[in-house]
Amino acid sequence: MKTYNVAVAGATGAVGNEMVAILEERNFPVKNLKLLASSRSVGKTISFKGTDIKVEELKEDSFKGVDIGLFSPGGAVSMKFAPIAAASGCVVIDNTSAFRMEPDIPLVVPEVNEHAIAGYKNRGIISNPNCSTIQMVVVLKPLHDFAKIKRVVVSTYQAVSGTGKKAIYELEQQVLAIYNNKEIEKKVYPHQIAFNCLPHIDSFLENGYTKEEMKMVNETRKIMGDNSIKVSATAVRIPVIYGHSESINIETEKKITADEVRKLLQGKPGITVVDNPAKNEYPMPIYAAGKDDVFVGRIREDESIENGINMWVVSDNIRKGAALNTIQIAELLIEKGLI
Ligand code: L14
Repeated sequence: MKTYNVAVAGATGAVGNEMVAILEERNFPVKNLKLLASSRSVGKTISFKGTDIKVEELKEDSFKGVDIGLFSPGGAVSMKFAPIAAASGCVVIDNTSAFRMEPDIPLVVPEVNEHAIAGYKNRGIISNPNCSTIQMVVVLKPLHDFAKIKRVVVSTYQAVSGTGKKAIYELEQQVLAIYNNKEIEKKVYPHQIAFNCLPHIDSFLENGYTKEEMKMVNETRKIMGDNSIKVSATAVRIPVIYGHSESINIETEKKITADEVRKLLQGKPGITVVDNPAKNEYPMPIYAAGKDDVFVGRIREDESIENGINMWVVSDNIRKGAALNTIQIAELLIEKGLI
């Protein structure tokens, strides 16, 4: 079997750590694994298949001889280094928002638009979509194919791990401080996140929406390949560590019943339906964390409109929302003989 030289850029972050773990877990055909991060992390080691690999500094010449670059550093770092890596012949799969909306860069969720992957040849870069968008489109696609979605109204309940390890620490420290009657510290979020929720993810735009909300609007259309789909999003941060939840309302062209939705979704790759209200069974972040699938439940008809469905969708934002989707893209490149 052919093996590949793989580099993980941003290896010491929450997503980078998960990428290394998933490469091992899925037995990805790695010849050599290079772990790259900023100079601050040099000297750290990360274990891969029983060996401690040293973290090296991400530099311009880091990608010589590398076949696949899995990127999850900050957006500005990707902006600079992804084209450098691509120019040295490495295929970059980038997790940041830097290139997602560039028309000649594919934005891929394997369950939804695997055909788009061929466009990696344009610039040697493939973008991994935003975490909230990924779990939503995995569920929307089969419904769109069946009943054509006209409009989506979504509210998210997003875990702090999306912001990185520093935000997980901030939530934990605030909980401890509150229980110990101490002052809380706020470094990552503008307000207390413990026992609170913030209707604010990423920065605010002129139109009053946040960047995170507009990612859900624009990326959904690009991935689904249909600019007619209207999306209205509210993105909210909640004090959960792993797993984003979403309340999704869709309006379709064709009538679709709750039972039809369950049948369409059950058994589709990457989807698990958990929908048994009689037994209090529905998706929750504590069960989705550490799993690969997107979980869907609370499926019901929207009685306020002619053709509408409401549902509740939960997935691990660091896995399907980031690291896993990235590695699935790399697996697809191999499977299709593109690298
Ligand atoms: O990939 O949760 O666009 O703070 C940016 C903000 C991912 C999550 C992206 C967060 C994100 C994130």
